[in-house]
Amino acid sequence: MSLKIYVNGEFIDKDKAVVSVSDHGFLYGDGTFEGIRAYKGCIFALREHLDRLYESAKTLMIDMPVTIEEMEKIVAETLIINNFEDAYIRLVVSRGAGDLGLDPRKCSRPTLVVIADKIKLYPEEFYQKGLEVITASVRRTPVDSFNGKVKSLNYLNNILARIEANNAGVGEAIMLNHDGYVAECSADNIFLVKNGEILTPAAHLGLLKGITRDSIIKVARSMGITVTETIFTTHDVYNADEVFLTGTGAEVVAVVRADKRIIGNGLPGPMTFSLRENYIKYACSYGYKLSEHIAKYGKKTQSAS
Ligand code: PXG
Repeated sequence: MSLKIYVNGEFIDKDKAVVSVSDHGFLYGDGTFEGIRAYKGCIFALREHLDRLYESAKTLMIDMPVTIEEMEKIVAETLIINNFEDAYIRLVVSRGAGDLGLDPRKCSRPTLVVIADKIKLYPEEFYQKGLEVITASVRRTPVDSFNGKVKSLNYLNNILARIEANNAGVGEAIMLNHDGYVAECSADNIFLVKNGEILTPAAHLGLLKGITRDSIIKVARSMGITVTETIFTTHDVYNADEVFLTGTGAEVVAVVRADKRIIGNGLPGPMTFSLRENYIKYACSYGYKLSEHIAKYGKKTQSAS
């Protein structure tokens, strides 16, 4: 059966699901998106992801075509119609079709797309051996130019950093902010473990406030671990006891080498391991439950807007 994609109020077969070449998402990267996971029929932290999406849209002055409650239902129905319990969900809201000028007033209505697909898991080796990273020469955009809290369709500075990682043959790239402090990675947030405590760059440094990041902070604190949102440099990364990255796709993954410096003993550390275990438990239980959605609204899916 062909994958069904939600496009502006309708579920459409994947090969027929298209958006206009005049869409300003395509012409200018004018829009916002979310990447969300579902584990065993539970859409992890759906409300948090939607809050971030609606906040991004507000800053971009994109009028969301549906309410946040309607959006929850649309995401759930996209999973149900495709029979997915474990999935990766990509939600995209763009400015919509307009003329060739960049003036958003020429775009009549935003485009809303929800894609759910089977999650491509990283190989087990990725978690067993950990990752090597480099520091990218490309910096995170200063917050007075564009705030990294907006998860915009314009990812070129992160993509340039990822190209540097690819060219170096490593898995991720650390991105510094304009003052030279560690901000995050190209598609993951970063954490250090030092003397039994956890440090992560503070949100005002210009990073994306990851949902996994915020969840890991909660999970770590519930385990009695001190977590501080602070500022640090690559020196602190090289000399940490453990370093790990968090993100929707990777979940929690250890970093074992950074700019050719071996971190700790060069293996994923015990804190990273137990945080990962506890995070997975949390992610499988915290969120929007498809079983509750079906009990409330039935399994029949309609065009949801
Ligand atoms: N920083 C940046 C710049 C990101 O793009 C994160 C941190 C982690 O945020 P979450 O909310 O996922 O914990 C991201 C995540 C994926 C994927 O498949 C993730 C992102 C973009 C595209 C794909 O993991 N951004």
